[in-house]
Formats: sequence, structure tokens, C-alpha cells
Amino acid sequence: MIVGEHVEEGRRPRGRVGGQDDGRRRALRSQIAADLAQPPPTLRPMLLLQASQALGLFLADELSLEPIGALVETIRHPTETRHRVASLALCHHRPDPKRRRRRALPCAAVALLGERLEVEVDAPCGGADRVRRSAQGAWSHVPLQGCVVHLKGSAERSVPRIAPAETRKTSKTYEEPGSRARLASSSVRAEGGNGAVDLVGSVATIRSALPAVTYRVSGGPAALAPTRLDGPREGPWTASDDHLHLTLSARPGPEQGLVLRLDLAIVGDRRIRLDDATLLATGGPAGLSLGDGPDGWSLWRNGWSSWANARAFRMDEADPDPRLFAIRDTTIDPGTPRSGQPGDFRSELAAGLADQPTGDGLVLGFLGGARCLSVIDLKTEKSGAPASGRQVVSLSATCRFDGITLEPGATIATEDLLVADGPDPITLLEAWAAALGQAQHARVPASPPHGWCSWYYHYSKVTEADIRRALVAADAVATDVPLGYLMIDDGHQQAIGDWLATNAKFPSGMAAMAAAIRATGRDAGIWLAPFIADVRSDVALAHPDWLLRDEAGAPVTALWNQIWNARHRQLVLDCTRPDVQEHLVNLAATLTQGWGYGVLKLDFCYAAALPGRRHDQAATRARALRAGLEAVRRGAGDDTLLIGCGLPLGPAVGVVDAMRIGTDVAPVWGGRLSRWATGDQGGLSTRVAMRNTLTRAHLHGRLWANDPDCVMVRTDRTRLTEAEVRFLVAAVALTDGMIVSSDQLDRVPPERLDLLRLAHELAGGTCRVADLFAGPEPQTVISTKADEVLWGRFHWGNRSARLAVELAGPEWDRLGLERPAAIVEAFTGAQLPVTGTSVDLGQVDAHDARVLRFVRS
Ligand code: 9PG
Repeated sequence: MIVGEHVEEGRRPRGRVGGQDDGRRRALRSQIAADLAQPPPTLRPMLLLQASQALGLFLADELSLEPIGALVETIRHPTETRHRVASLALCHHRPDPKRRRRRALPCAAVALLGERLEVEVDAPCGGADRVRRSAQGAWSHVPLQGCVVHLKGSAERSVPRIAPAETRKTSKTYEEPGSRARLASSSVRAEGGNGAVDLVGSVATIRSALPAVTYRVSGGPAALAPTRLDGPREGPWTASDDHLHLTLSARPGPEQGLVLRLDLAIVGDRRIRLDDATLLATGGPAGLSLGDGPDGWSLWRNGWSSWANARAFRMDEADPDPRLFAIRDTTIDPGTPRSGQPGDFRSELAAGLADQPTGDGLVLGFLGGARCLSVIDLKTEKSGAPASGRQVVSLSATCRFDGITLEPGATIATEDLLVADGPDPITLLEAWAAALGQAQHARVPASPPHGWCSWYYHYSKVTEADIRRALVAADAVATDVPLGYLMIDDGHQQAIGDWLATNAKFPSGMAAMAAAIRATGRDAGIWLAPFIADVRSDVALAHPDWLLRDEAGAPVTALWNQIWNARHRQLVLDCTRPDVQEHLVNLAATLTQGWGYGVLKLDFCYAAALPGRRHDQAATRARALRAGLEAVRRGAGDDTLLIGCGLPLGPAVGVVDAMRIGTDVAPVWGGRLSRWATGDQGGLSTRVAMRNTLTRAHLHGRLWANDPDCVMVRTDRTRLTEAEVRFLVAAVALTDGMIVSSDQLDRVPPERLDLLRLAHELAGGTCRVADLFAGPEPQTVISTKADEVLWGRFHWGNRSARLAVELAGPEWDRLGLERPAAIVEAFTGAQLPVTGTSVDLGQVDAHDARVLRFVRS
């Protein structure tokens, strides 16, 4: 359902200023005004009914109406896009006092805008706001998706009747006379009018954007922050000061949108230290327009590392950093601290913005991450005026150059930035991920790897006997549960950093373990954290010069990990040093060619990108991390499966084959304590891990194979309920990432093994998290396969609830399926009747999931 704002008639479209086209532009404006003055079209087929007495009674009863269809008229002209609701279909519900739920009545009553109806809208998606609107032409910014509309007045006149679940859009496009044609493949175009750059999209506009660069010269801070740029309207645009010359350029994106890039040249005779290069920054309420403004926006905010959370935020929410300093840097980039204030967001690498009322969106995403880390900042605040909403304070997209040293005459470019807008922000995020993957030569396995991992059952106590027992168990379940590799996780090494020294729990040695695993026909996997070293490790003691140090010369601490030894600091290797790179090459070569491991899980990799003073002072933090990763790849060879973990996303694209995209699962759902300690960023929590499994699903197959972490189906050593196991299985299967078991499989009861088998059976589709932007925890995941479509419904609530799935709306329409009479649910095998557009799932436990299977005919 998409409902947008009413267009104020005769409103002057905000076009470009001045010039010889004024007369023609006036004509265009009057044409737009005339079109808007026309009565809006209505949904068809439509049957005019006299308002019946029955309807009158319902209305007197405070009938609740739920939007089931709308006709949205989109009016586009070169500088802005407006939507208005032409008509709105409402399905009436009557409260059922006995069952305390609303019951849909069989007939679909419809209210048409233009009726004099007073409506009141409960808008759960837009916060607790109750929006009161007269239907007579004042529909403005009413987020109706999933809302209940209460009709308060009386329908005096005719009420049309339409088929339910109908949402249509009509569209009119106006080309401004004299404006240049749109860039061929682009929905966004840039122009440098007034000395600043306007990025004009089909649904969003970024206005008066300017680049800015901060740096240091002779130790003192400096900035090149032009207030106007030179150059032709279509760019490139330039600006200079005594030390730097910048060039901003724009070109069409690979599929859509526009790609911006900033080139810097050191023009003075002084060496500089480069901090931040902002490709575009704009401010004020007019700086960014999308839909009716920030009150309706939802931001996909991406976190720094594998373990950092990614999710949708409303603009009035706050985004706090973790409180536990010991592990803070594992999820939050210490180089990019955040304010934590409501409405102030920092997204790493990319950000997606969706206007909830219209469904339109804007994505800003960097198309590279190997050269520098990057952030998108969006700040909104409540405007001073009473009863008015939030306003944009600032928007910017910045590459972090981390104070690298640049000599006179040097040149350097930022990563490219894709700016794309359109009516479907989920598809835009997919397009960004695909473009990044393409630009940085992503390694995407032909099918997601599957296997077994020792960590979530044995943790650091894992022994040789555990692995040998796991091998026997793997053979016993092989027909039901394919396990392509067996991973010996953390617990084999003598010390963090000393990866080739095995502890006494593996008396046969790790080469023998690899041979034993391979003898069962499976690949052998081994865990290591190649860029960190325990303060007492041989490597740290033997090579103090290898350690990354801060500006004062003290070794940088990566973390204190209570699992290892809470009193021991973990230090960081400076991966820009040739000797460290050689060590990494030799290490990876020994583990693979030497010992026989074909799968390496590279953990705690963020450490290589922590701030510090590096051997190569021209290397950004991203480059340092990338150099470490590339050294591992060189040593491991092309055929080794590298699984990244605890790893910032951008620098990993093109080196790793698979990537953990969330925090660790745990044999508990995750409670308030971990939420408090981590500021909801991570922590060991199945809830938070599965949230990222859904919110980062669009990275899968585009940047790497997503590793959603392990699926635990066991009944021993776990506090996960059966419902939570179903949730885990459904989330992993429908998002089609890696499926990795971490149970002692010979202790898993057959009915639970069946769930693991089902995970494999359900996987393999193309996933779309349909309500990615609707709230922090997506509920609807649709997986499309050649022969069937799976519709997953995830229940995050802490109480059991009666749930239904609505087979209606744009997500249903895009599947192009016939609505069947009944549908099979994957976990229960139950045939569920489809009543109208609705499938009643019955009572669903807390933290449970259901998967509806639509077999294609
Ligand atoms: C092994 C584990 C598993 C797991 C990884 C990673 O911040 N911390 O203290 C912290 C500890 C453990 C951890 C992540 C963070 O888990 O994700 O799969 O391999 O290491 O130690």
C-alpha cells in the first residue's frame, strides 16, 4: 500500500533558476497546475452503491477500516516528484469483543477520497502519532501501511466498491523545457548550478551539495571547504587552496543512478596528512527531499564489522554505541564515533533511505572499500515550530583517509559513491551491493558452503576426541544433512597469535586432524585470528616491532576477551609491514598446502584496521587490513575457502569467499542484559544474529556468500526453545546463506535433525526481505525458487500471538502467483486455508517462524 501526500494545487514547482527558458517553464507550470486541478482518477472496476443503512450502522459502531487498496498518482517533473492518493480502498473490520481481535468482514467496503469522511489513523509504523485528516483534499503524510483506519463520520453519498488488494499507480512525467536529457541509464543526474551540485533523481533530490576535505599541514588542522565550485554544469567541478586541488566528477551508474568520485592532488610544496574527504555534504531542510520529509523516513543503517548491527531506524530513534569498552571496537569503528543522539545516524559503507508513506527510496553506497573506510551521515532534528515534524540538518558521504601522509605532487582518489533513487529501496540496495561486488571483483561461491563448526557446542574446550566423534556423527547423518566441511574453531592453538603451535588437547597435531577430516570426504576447516596476538604470545614477544602502535608509541589493544583470558590484552599486527605480510603468507601456506586445510575462518580481522601509526604512512586503515587479507589469500591460494569474521565489510570484498554478517548466535535467544551491555549492537545473542541475517540478506551472492552463523537444533546444552530453533532454521534457509551446524549431531533427536534437513531443503532461493525498512526487525522474508515460492513470517514478539499472513499488496503482486485455496506450512506440514487474502497461521509461539510454501504450477 502506498499512500502519499496531496499535491497542493497551483504550487510552484521548485525548478532551476533563471535563464532564457522562463516563458516555456511558466507554460509547463500552468500545465502541471491544470493537471492537478483535474479530479483524481478512481480505482476500477468500481460499482457505485448508495451508502447502505448497514454501513451507516457500522460507522456508528466505530467501524475500523484497514487499507487494502489505493490508487496513487505520481506526478514527476524534472526537479521533484509528488504523489497523491487518488482513491483509497478500505476493508472494514469489526472488533470482536470475545476474541479481542479484529475480524475482517467478508465484504470489502470502500471509502473514496472526496467523501466527507472524518478518519483517524492509527499509525504504528509512523510512531504513536494519531493523524486526523479530513478526506476532503488534505491527505498529507499518512503512513497507512499496516495501519488501521477508523471511520468516524458518516458516508452520506455514494461509496464505490472495488476488488480488494488493489494498489495501482499512475504516473505523469513532465520534462522541463530546455533541460538536458537524463543520463541514459541514470535515474539521478547532477548539475552544478549556483556553484554547488544538485543531484536530481526521480523521487529524491539532494540539493546544493559540496565536497570538503580536512587535512593537516605542518601539524596544524586545515580544510578545503569550498562554498562554490568551478566547472560546467555537468561537471567535473573543481576547487583549490594553497595545498590541495579537488575535482568532483559524476558519471552514470552501472545499472542506475549516478557515480560520484573525488580526485585530490597535492599542489603546494608541503607534505600533508589527509583526514577526511567528503564527496558531498548538504544541509538544511531543503538539502534532501524525499517524500514528505523525515517523519516518514526509515534508514537502513549499516554497521562497521561482521558483528555490528544493521537495521532500519526511524528518524526519531537513537543509535547508541555499546557500553562495554573491552569489546567496543569489535563492532564500532573507533575512528568513526557516533553521537548517539536521536535522529543522528552514521552508516558504514552504504545507507538506504525509504519514505514509508510512498515507498520511494534513496541509496548512497560506496562502490569500493579496499582503499578507504567510508561513512554516510544523516542528521535530522525536530523543528522548532510546534506541531511540525523533523527536518534534515545534514547529509554527507565521506571517505576516511586516517591521516595518511601525502607528498607534494601526489594524487589520490576517493572510493566511488553510487547515488540512486527510485520507487523500490530494497532493489536499490541490491543494485548497490551488485555494483560494489562487480567493481571490487567479489568472490561468490557457486553455491553457499555448508558444514559443521566446533565452536557453539564445545567452545574453547574442543578436543581431538570431540572432532573424531563429530566425524563419525557426520557420516551417520550424511544422507539427511550434507556437511561439506568440518571446522575446528578456536581452541586448538597454544596462544592467540601462535597459530602453528597446537595445544595438548590435539595430541595428533593439526595436520593429522586435517587428514582425518579429509579421509571422510569432507574439507577440513581451521579457525585463526591472523592479525592479533596475545600480549604473552611468542609472536608478540619475538617481534615487538611487528605490533601496531598508537601515536604515543604504545601497542594498540584489539580487545580483552574473557573467553581467552580477560587479563591479557590482545595486540595487533601492523599489516603494512612487509615482514608481517610475509609471516601471513607463510602462515596461510602452512595451514593449507602444509597441513591440508581447505577452509580458513579468519576472525577478529577488524583489529588490522584500528587507528594507529603504521609502517606505511601512506596506507589507510582499509589498505592495511586489505594488505593483511591479501597476504593470507596469497599464501592460501585461490582454491581455499576464506570465511571472514569480525571483519569490516568494504575491505573484504574480493578477498573472502564467505563472510559472517552478524554477531555470534548463542544457545539462548538473548536477554536484556546483553542488550544493555552492547547497546543492542551485538553481543552473543541469537536474536541479534538473526536480525542481521535478515537485514544484510541483500549482500549475499553479491559481495560473497553470507555466513549467518551456526544453526543449532539440539536439545542438550541449549536454552533455545523449539520455536527459536524454527526461527533460526527459517531465517538461515530463506536467506540462502551458509548452513553450518554446531551440535553434537549424535545427540540430536530425529525430529530436530529433521529441522536441519529442512533448512537444506528450503534453502536455495533468491531472497527478498520484504519489510526491511518497516521496522527494526523484519517479519516477512520471501524466497523465490524455480519450483516454489516460500513466504516466511517471523515473530519477534516475546509472547505467543495469533498471526495471519496477508497475501496482498505489492510484495504479493510482484510474485505473480495465483492465490491458492489452501497452502502448506513447512514446519507443521499443515494445510492452511486461504480466506479471502488472508492465511490464518493460528497461535504462534514467542520467537517462532512459519514458512508458507507456494508450489508453482
Ligand atoms: C571464537 C569465536 C567464534 C565465533 C566468532 C568469534 O568481543 N568478544 O569478546 C568476542 C568473543 C568471541 C567472538 C566475538 C567477539 O566470537 O564470531 O564464531 O569463532 O570468535 O573465539
